[in-house]
Amino acid sequence: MSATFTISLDEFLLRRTTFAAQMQNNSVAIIFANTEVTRSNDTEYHFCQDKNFFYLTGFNEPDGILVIAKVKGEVSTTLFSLPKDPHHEVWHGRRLGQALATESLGVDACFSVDDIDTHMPDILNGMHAVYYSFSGNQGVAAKIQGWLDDVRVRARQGFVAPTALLDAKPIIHEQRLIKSSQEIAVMQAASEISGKAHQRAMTACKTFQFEYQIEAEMLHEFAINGARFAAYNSIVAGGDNGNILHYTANDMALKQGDLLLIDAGAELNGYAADITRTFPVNGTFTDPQKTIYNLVLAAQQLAIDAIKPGASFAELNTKVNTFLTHGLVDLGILQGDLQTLLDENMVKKYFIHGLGHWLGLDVHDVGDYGIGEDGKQHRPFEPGMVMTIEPGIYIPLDADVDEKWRGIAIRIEDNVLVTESGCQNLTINAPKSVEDIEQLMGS
Ligand SMILES: [Mn+2]
Repeated sequence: MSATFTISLDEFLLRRTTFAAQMQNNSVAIIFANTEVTRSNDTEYHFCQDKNFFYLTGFNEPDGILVIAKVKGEVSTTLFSLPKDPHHEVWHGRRLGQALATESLGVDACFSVDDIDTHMPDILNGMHAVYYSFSGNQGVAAKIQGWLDDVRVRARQGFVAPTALLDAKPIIHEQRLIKSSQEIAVMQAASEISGKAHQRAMTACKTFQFEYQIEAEMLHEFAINGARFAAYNSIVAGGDNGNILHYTANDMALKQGDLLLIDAGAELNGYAADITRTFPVNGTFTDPQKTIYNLVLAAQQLAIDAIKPGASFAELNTKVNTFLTHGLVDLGILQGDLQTLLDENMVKKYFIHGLGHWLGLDVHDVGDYGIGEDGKQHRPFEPGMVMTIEPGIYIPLDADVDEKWRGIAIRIEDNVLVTESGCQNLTINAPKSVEDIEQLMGS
């Protein structure tokens, strides 16, 4: 399935052109790939590429460095990548090498990353500014400074070093926020695979007893559909475990009468899906579970119905928080003066996280939520943005409410694309109405 859902070379070229158009004249951008991370002794975690590097190259090997130079308005791209190494490749896998990189990745030149220090003084000479991704990675900053030093020591040979360091991330992040039609196709596929995995989890509850067994069923469904890995560590949380927001231990037995909260999504060709479903282990909601469930579901629908160009997370938040406050007051879970509860946003006692987030190459994808000079204006939605909408209600076992509500944890999360006229829910194949869930689970 995954083979057809890829990003074309033309689109990677367009991304680099679009990025370069935002660069100052006479500047160089240096974008680093990720490096492999040791899991234990001589084994590594499965490699995950730096998403900004991947966005601009589609290149999935570790330790590469992309250089985009803009000189007198002319843009050139140079990739530094791992050299071919027959011995290493026999043990660890094939490398693209340099000879094939120009054609397959569309860069103007490719050299071994082992030789980058000899190229950098010439690349940086006479440039005004250097862009790179500001982050906590001290290794990257030290490398940049080292290369700048290499230019400075050549001053008497006429070399001129850049004097400005600029963050590349805001430019790339703005690009990544608006998805192309090719990206949407990949994300739609990732969403559908993930939805199928949630269906499988619901039916698997008849057969299996432990949270990790349900997790295994989902990973199986991801992989056989072409998405070999989860986009993030799956949360498979039975009963009160759902009240732990990032519960990933997944090692407890499921209990009849409990709910099972599953937050899991596949990664397909670098792109994440992020779905949460909550359903009864035995296939039938109890009345209190159904009451809270339908409240959360209605809140989610209210938010999704409001998504269109020009709307904002702030607007959705107000709608959802108001709706849930009224609902919880009606049930006696929130008590006190309604207006005071609304003014003080007391719903956050039970709806303890945000309503949603951008989704893309990262599960919590990049892109500012606030805009304007102070970054405090609400960002209006635009066609091509993809976000999650995931309201939840969490009532811990020790909550000061009627006993029948205690231990209920419900989150419902879909992936939604903003379109020209409104929005499109990418994850509708994961059942979410009480009727659809109970029917699928055979109760
Ligand atoms: Mn999410």
